[in-house]
Amino acid sequence: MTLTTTFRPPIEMVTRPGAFWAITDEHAAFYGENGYLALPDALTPAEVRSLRDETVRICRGELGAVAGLPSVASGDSDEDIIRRTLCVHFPHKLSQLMFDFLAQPVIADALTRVIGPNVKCMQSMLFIKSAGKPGQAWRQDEGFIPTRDRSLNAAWIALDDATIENGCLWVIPGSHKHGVIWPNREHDDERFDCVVEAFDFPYTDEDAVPVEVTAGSIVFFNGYLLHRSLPNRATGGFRRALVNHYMSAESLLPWRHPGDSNVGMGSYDYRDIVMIAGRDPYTYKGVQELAFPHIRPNREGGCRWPTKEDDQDT
Ligand SMILES: O=C(O)CCC(=O)C(=O)O
Repeated sequence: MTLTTTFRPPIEMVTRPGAFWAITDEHAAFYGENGYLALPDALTPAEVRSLRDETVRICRGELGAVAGLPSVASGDSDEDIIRRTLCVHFPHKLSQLMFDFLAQPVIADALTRVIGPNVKCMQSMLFIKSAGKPGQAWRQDEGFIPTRDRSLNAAWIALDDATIENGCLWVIPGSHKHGVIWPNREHDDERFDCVVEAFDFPYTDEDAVPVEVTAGSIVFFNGYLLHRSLPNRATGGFRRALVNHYMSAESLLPWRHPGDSNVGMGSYDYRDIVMIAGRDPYTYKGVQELAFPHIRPNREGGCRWPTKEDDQDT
């Protein structure tokens, strides 16, 4: 079950009220140079609480099916329930609240500064990462979600204070500037989940800096930036973050090309998108329901990605 179409806004033109966190020339210059930018207090404490509460509803299965979601027993506390899941992909397809946050004013303002006036979103991920859960190995997001104009950018919304101890984001400042997608390989490093790791890039772990932020901060980062996170080594609690991915609306999106399609990669355009600012030059193509909410496997629970057939209406 997906609810997406019931709350998708008109795709032709999207306008949002002005941001209360104006992006300055200094911010834009820092972003260009380093490939990331952390904005503290971008969300109010009440907004953070509402997103945490929504996380519980998603993990209880109350907002619709999530493929691979662990089952819920009566008597399970909210913490018991969310602790079992490392990350839910595409929560905006379940939650009106998370859908609305795709175009939160600070996000729309920052992205129109770095991407251009026309911006679309194709992915959201809700990391819960309770104590003991693994991190994510070195990666570049454009290695997974290829744009045609290098316009991929992430907005990483902290729902807890993210610290070195609980597994904050680490980035290699300036690593986006090469414009190169470095090779990926399988790994069996227990510190990380099952997704491949980037390697053979001209940096070492010593070049990385931790991005420790308080709950309610937003970290923006470029799709070519090398980043990773380490396991949550705290004795309890969570390191929750809602992470959305965006790109220019002008670029086609050759992501998840169906192998049997007659459409070549050069003209393939993944159309499960949400406009968050400006105009969509491809409105005539319409939008499609292609992605479905699912959990991300973590090493402890095996490495198989759930399929739609694993949907559970708990
Ligand atoms: O939040 C994390 O730990 C990693 C997030 C990430 O890798 C991403 O957003 O691409």
